[in-house]
Amino acid sequence: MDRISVIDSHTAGEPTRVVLSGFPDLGAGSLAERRARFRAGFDHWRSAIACEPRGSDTMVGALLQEPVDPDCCAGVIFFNNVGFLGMCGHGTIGLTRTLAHLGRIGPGRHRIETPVGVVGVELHGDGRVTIDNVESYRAAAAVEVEVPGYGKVVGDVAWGGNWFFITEHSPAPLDFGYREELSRYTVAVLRALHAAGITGDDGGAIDHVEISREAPDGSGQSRNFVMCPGGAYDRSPCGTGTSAKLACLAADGKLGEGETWVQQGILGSVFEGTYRAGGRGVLPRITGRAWITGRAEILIEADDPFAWGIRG
Ligand code: PYC
Repeated sequence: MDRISVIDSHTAGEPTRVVLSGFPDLGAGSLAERRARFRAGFDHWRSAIACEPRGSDTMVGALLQEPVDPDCCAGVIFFNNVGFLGMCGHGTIGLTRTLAHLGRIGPGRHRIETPVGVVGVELHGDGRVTIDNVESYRAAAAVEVEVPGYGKVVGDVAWGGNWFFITEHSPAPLDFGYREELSRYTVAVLRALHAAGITGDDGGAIDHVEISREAPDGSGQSRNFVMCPGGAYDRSPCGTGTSAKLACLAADGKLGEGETWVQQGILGSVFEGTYRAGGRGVLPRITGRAWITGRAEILIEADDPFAWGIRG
């Protein structure tokens, strides 16, 4: 029987499962090289951890790794029910909270290695976590795509550690009660982007669609609805999505360096974002909070017909 030790948390409603031990050795090399080995040889371990019956469509796994850079406190590879994420903002906040829970880090600034680069994290005394995310930028503005059943949709293509299509067009208010309609729409937009061959730079697949508008609660804040790869919407305001949004706001001259952007997710939970100017785009700082929800030993029995998860 295989045994995998995990700690679960949620960040603003979105779950993260940090894998501490029991995972096969991925060898040495960069986090991107280790992620390639994970994908090629151990994908069934991903589905065992992230998919039903042990996980769910919303679960983001965070495989803890030894960093290459000794200045980093940890390395991590993020994955979900269908594959891998470059970076994951809510997951990094959950990982930081988990490392603090284990006593591996204390309040202050730390660095974490990911397959798309090193990110900074700051654990505040009150439990909030700020991420210094990878440089984020808008690759294309006002891109048009014809979406079957919805017509022409216009949005920006932006990088925030994952590729996003960000639009203000929505068939329904950004209210939790409309989550099924919003899910159908954003999945349709994602499919239309793929069918039209619209990608990020270097053919990078756009795997997140973000609707971004004023919140319907009269707060004057912005709210988003983010569809993730795998068909589940982000319960949190999405750290990489907020980073991509900051890049678009900066490119449009709508948010200045150092100004705070309050980003609600579909549950109304909040991340705060600011940025410094970068070489091509912006260097985002995203602040949010995570809570520990469980500690478990995942067991994989050899004769279990769903030992390696229910795979789509
Ligand atoms: O917070 O960056 C994020 C994220 C990506 C997918 C789910 N959450």
